[in-house]
Amino acid sequence: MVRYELPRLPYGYDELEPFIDKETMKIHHQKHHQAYVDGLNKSLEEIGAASHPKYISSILSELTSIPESGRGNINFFGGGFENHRLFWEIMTPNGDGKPAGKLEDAIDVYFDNFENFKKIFAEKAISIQGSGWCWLVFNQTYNKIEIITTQNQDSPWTAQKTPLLGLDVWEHAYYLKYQNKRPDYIKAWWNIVNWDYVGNRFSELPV
Ligand code: MN3
Repeated sequence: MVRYELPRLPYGYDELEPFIDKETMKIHHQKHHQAYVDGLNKSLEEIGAASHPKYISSILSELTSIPESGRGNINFFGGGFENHRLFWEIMTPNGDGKPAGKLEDAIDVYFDNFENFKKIFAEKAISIQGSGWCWLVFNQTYNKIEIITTQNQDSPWTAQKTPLLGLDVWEHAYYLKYQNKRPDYIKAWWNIVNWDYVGNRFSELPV
């Protein structure tokens, strides 16, 4: 594996306005995400694994293979790197607001309907104490989709779950525009979810 680099955003910093403001996007990408990139590269170097043959999501899914001395750092910076990489991809200025096809069907099966899914997802995201993420994941063990939360930068991959959709509820993701009003940020965020992209992730799962 070559050194990790900050991925390009698939849209401009101002294009998620008014739901996420330009300044937040810029700091989040250029400062926060960059810090996870740098931290991941440094953490791999420190355990002599700068050329680890596997991609970070595979490393996270078998974290116990990492020497104990470096495991915490790989978990934090590697999770931070990969969580944010996905976060940028699952947003778009041109969302049509709802899932379709196979994912829509699965949401209806496990959550009754899309409105109910959004309600449960938002409640879980709001209830995270401190910093973390709320996810729609595919549970490989039980062959089903589910909503989970993780603390800090913990990755669903580490719990053997494939992230389909993730929401960053660290304050750095919303505080400039929404201050302490996390529910308002979540409500706005639904407008910019890229359901085409999320649906494709689900369709392409090897099941
Ligand atoms: Mn973040």
